[in-house]
Amino acid sequence: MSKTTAPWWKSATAYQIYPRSFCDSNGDGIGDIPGIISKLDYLADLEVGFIWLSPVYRSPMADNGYDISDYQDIAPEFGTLDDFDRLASEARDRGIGIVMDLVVNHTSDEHAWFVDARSGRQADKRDFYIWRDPAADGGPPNDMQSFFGGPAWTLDDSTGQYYLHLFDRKQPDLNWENPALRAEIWSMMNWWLDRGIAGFRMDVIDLIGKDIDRGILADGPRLHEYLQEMHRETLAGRDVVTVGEAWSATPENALLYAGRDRSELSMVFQFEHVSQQWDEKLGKWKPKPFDLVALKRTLNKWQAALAEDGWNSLFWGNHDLPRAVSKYGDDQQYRVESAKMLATVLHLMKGTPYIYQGEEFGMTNAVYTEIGQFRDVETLNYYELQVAAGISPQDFIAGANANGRDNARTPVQWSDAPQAGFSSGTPWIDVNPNYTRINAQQACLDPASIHAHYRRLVQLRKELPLIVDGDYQPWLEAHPQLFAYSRHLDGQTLSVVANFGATGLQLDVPPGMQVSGQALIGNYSSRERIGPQLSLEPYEAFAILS
Ligand code: ISL
Ligand code: CA
Repeated sequence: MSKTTAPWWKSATAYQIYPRSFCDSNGDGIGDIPGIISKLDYLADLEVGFIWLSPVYRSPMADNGYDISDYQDIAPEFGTLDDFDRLASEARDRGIGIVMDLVVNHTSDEHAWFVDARSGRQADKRDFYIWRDPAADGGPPNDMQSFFGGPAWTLDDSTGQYYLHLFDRKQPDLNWENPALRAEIWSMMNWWLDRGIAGFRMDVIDLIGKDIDRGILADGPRLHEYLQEMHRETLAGRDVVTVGEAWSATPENALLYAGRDRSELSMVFQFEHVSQQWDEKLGKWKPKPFDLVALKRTLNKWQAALAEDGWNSLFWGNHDLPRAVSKYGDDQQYRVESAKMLATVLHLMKGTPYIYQGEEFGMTNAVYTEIGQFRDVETLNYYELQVAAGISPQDFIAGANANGRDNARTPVQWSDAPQAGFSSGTPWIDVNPNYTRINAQQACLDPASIHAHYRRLVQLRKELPLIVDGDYQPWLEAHPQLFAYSRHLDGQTLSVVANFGATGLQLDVPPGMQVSGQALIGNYSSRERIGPQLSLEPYEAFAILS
């Protein structure tokens, strides 16, 4: 078998940690870095190649750390810089890199830069942020809205100007047009890179090139100029992985970020398959039936677009999204089968797969009944706005249960001990009561668990260059219940077949899809053949190598 020459992050599987919800070592109800260290053996056993660590920097936690008040320090509730260094070195000993979350579209309003900036119009750091005079009536300069609901402008009383915040009012946007600001960011990035981290995940990076006065937010005119400058000043010559969060990315512009001659990023997170499942008008707060054909068309399109150049990131969930098995599978009767099916389909595509904490043993959405159980700033802001606009609290809560960000943020269910083994105290957000059945300890003891299935998929990617480099061919794209594709490299074929439904499926297989070979993985009995006829069990998925 030919050895792959691809960079290390192409055969690695990533694992995302949301520190607040991962593991609490000291009983204050908040996950922390020593808690993460205590689970490194668990992650090494899963054989993940790198951890994307959601923010652990000093922060007032208006948005759980996506509001940073000091980029070069650790939030006390998460630990210390020494704890961080120990995490990085103990992870490295296990062959795991740490990828930091780079949140540089905005800071906290408690960052020293903003504290200085708002101290006067002539302040040294004033121009690190985006200020505008009030409109003639004293109101905001324009009607731009925050992604978290409400105006994107807040008046700073003492200096009489509005500052821009595309997220919460405690997250003022940085002014990337200022070269001195960019220089500060490069030096901060180098400080982390010199500490030995494995790369960066870049928060809402497609917003940094914005042109406010022309109303352009995402994919602005100077975006790629800044990313190339960043590469020159920080990333060049370092063997690291970078992934940019880019809600505006399309198959057409993805190569601008990650094309081989661009010197920008390794890959982007694109969200077309996520947002297409939302309501056109009311967005994610309005539940919408799952559309498999749309999902396939999108994922297949991205596979084709980045076939020769660029690289895909592969994910079903993250800390902003619902639990994969609840969103795309069945989190009741067929939880185990459908979670394995989803993992099989995703992990055998071309790209770098990302596992979101708890996904590897099938954690499910929270089911909340009252607004008081929610913690997320986005959900709470929209609740106020939508209820004021006439939507009933029950309808809003149904939407938040389906797509709200707290679904992903309930504590990781380590065991059936009180509070799911997450904390000896009271967790900052309620544990999902199903932890008595669904937990990592149970999954690790069961050779037929979702966890065992993920582990096998991670190993397969490391063992088979075909999974890393093989080309991708979709089958029966218009079929409403089947997801099938094949991968090809050096005369080998990997065939992947999945039933996305809770009912059995009978199929006449097109001649090109018929194969026989070695059963690689599956969630029912072993399969070595895709014959002219195929009969699939509910949520069955398998892969054959021929
Ligand atoms: O999840 C979302 C889709 O509605 C948005 O709320 C989310 O803000 C968007 O995905 C951008 O996310 C990133 O930046 C935010 C932070 O709150 C998210 O956690 C982060 O992933 C602001 O830093
Ligand atoms: Ca703690």
